[in-house]
Amino acid sequence: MSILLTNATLATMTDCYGLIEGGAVVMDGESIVWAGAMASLPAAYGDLPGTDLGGRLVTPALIDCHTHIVFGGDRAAEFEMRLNGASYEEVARAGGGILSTVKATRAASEDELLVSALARADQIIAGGAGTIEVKSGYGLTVADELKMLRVARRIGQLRPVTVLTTHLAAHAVPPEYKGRADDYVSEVALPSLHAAHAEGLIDAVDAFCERIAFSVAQVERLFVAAQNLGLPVKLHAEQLSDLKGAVMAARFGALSADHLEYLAQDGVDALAASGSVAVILPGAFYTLRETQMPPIAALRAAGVPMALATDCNPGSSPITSLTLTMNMACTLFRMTPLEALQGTTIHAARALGLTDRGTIAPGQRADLAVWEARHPAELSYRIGATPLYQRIFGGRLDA
Ligand code: DI6
Ligand code: FE
Repeated sequence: MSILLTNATLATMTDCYGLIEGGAVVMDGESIVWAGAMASLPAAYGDLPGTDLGGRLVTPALIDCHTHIVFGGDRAAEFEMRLNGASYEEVARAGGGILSTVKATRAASEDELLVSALARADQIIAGGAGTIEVKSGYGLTVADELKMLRVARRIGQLRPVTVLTTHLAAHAVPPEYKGRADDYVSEVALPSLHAAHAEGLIDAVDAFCERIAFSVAQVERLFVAAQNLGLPVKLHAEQLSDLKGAVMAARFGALSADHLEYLAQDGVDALAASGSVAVILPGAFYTLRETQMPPIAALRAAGVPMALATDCNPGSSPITSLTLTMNMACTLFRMTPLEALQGTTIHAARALGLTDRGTIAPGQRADLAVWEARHPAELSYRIGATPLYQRIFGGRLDA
């Protein structure tokens, strides 16, 4: 079934914005077969059933390449605690933070987790996303990590969206392993990695490399195991301090290193050399009222592709809007609107190891977002708006 979209302002993202005024897109099944100016539309496509988009902006569907949308409970109380002066590290050390979400996640059934995760996925989708990465990391037992990953997979079966799942058992050391992070890696993180892989539940492996979480050496043990299973790796690196996690991740050819507020020049150079993507997460920076900015200018100068994601999670980034994330990246970090849109399309695809999406070009998946906008800078410029007009997923116009 072929469909023709006409009278569109295309931001193909193939070369910078790749703007085409008066553009058309031909979709066949789940794929794009042609995109360009209406004036050069091949005659063979002229008679297809068409939709006139009235000059509206069309971009690739957005890609949220870093989320933690499966979790139990919420952390509004912790939000209030921080407003009364406690730091993120103090909250974590007092048994709050990630661990309170772990408790609620363990107590929840798969179906309960699914209901709340679907609500968050629906918000991200309603903001124009066609692909969402979802991490485990709030179960921290073999069974509970598997439970989270199964819920994540079900989101992709129940909604018109591609879900990629990431194993993040090395997210926090649970209370029963306090002071025994190495034992946790041996007894939970590694066994859950093997079990989840055997069940086909993992697309990538991630870890939180930080003083309050796992050391570089501990993460390396996991990455070696991932490598042996043929799974790509990514890393929460340099969010709160410079442990040189990104340098290590680059040695493993990581798809991405994420957060990076404390990344130094050696980390920038390592990412540039390995071709890893720098995933910038302004929602967490904003929520934690961080002051240390990720080294955007250095990453730009080194040619490291930068992606943007919500990092949607109950503690440090309770945000489900990719366009607000783009606005924050521009306003807080001085990224340009072009970099912001590349960050949620072509570079986000790369951060997930996907080559079949992120641009509008023949052979790419027909995942598109039609916006109530005329120029792509509007997507970053507006604050808190959801200017989506229509979403197209796998060639299906499902509004
Ligand atoms: N870094 C973060 O910002 C989140 N996880 C991570 O590794 C925080 C997750 C949480 O606080 O629940
Ligand atoms: Fe995260």
